[in-house]
Amino acid sequence: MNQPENYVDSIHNESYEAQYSGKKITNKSMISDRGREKESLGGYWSFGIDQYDTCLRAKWYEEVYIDQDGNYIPMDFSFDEWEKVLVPSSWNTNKEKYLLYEGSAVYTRTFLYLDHGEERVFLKFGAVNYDAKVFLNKQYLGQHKGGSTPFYIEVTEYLQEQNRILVVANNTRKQDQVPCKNTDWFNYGGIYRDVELIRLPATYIKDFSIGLVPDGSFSKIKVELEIEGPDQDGHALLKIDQLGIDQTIEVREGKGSVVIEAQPNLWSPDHPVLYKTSLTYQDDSVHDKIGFREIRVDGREIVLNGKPIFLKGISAHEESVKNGKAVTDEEIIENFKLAKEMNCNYMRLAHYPHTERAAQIADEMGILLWEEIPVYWSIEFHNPETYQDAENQLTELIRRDRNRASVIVWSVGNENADTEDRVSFMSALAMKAKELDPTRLVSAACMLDHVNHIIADRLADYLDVIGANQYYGWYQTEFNNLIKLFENSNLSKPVIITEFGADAKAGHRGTVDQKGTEDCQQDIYKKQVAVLDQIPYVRGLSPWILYDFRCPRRLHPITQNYYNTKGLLSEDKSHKKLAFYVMQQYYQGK
Ligand code: GCB
Repeated sequence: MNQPENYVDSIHNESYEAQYSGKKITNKSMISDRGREKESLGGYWSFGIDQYDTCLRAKWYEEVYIDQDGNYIPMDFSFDEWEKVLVPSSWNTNKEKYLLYEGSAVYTRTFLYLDHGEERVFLKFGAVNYDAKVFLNKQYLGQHKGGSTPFYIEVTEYLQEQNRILVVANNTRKQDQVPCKNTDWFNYGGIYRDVELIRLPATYIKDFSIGLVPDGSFSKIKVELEIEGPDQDGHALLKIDQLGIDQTIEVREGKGSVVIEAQPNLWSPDHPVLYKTSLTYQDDSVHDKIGFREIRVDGREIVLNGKPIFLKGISAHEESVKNGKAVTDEEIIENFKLAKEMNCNYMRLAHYPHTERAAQIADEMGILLWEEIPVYWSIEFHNPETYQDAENQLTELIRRDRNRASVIVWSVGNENADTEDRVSFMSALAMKAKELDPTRLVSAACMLDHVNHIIADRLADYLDVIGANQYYGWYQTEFNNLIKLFENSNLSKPVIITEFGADAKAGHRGTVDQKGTEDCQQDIYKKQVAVLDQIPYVRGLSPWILYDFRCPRRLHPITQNYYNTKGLLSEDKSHKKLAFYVMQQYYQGK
């Protein structure tokens, strides 16, 4: 159809998004990057809240300031004069007025790139919530969806000496996304993990996985690698000096794999032994610190390094009062220390992939981890595009963290109603996780049948471990039905009670019957552990949750005030609630 003469694309084109949706950035462009030299593009970027998406509509990234007649065009933006914000950070914690903002925001900065003779250059984004459209030197590089996983873009042909990078980050909640509109956590926005440049030779190591062969012998290390670039045939070299490993690996058509006999000291929460490891192919090397351990299920037991283990855990969101989702190493270490103080050996990182630093630090500190993708509540299970998004997030997570000894479980979701569409969607994810990583356990936090009080979920057939969320004594107000639940459930697999808990405003005291008091929360915890301790197939717990977290759904002015107060600690972690000590004592004796 011909446009009328007075049609103005930037204001009349309501299909403007279509031009950006063809170029997707997915797990396909990921590269193995642990231990590589990277240049951070973090620091102060120019920032503009762009509620009506005018940058994308009017193509500000093209930086056209003068028209065909040589006249200056009136401008609706000024990159140089915009306010500066720190990347990475959540915009919500930067200024009070941005706290509740959801929508598009434009980030841009200039940077100098000096060619050091490298042949290929990649941009890495640790995470941008949720939709990121990236531009470099006026060129559109593509769109990434998914708010918690890293993405990589090759920029070799776009780089100049002087560069402008521009990112439109949009955290609008949408029903077809993963997660969808409704969640029980706060929707932070922005580029909240680092942005980095990675310089590589023409042929480079794209993917590298290493771990014990889970055959019970603890004596075979399997290595797989993928090479990208023109020289796809040759030899890679794996070195682990402390194990005397100096192994050549044949690479054919870009792929190599080998099983090496070795006797590593096994990694466990008590002995988090890591081995310095390097892999070299021609001019490219990656370096990592690797722990070797075996995790499997045997009947109704979870078995770590050949011995049954009880997962003494706690759930945690990725959040801090000061930094929102842009948590620092110090804050992650503080969380693990608090968990250890509670005598935990395990943590559930809910409900989306936390920063890759979490698993790296857990490897060092000796904490087992459950990692999860945000297939949460009412996902569009019938929608194939939503499935692709979920599968892509799962793949990005597994490829990012599969060399971390601490990670023992991949979770494909949380509390989804048991429909046909959901079973096929989530079973496909469970099978995908197994295909990508046959060495770990696959699970999901299932919603139970609270009408008949039974642990029954059709997805369980596809899981190694059944995650069970239950709130007897709280949402399920009759506590004694918890006993019925276990009487009615006859399970042949191990169960992790992935959640139980109760609200308690820090410092708010009263009777055990008064909802929202520490006393009521403590009472529910005492009753819960007394019952759970009797159930042989309950092989782990991750009560909800380590500390209070921001939550738009929680409007009770006395006990919540926009926080989910089921934490065992206050939101700033300064106050331990009574229930913290219940778990500390229970785990001590376990
Ligand atoms: C749940 C959800 C979790 C919520 C929690 C609650 O079952 O999995 O995300 O925050 O309950 O507090 O209601």
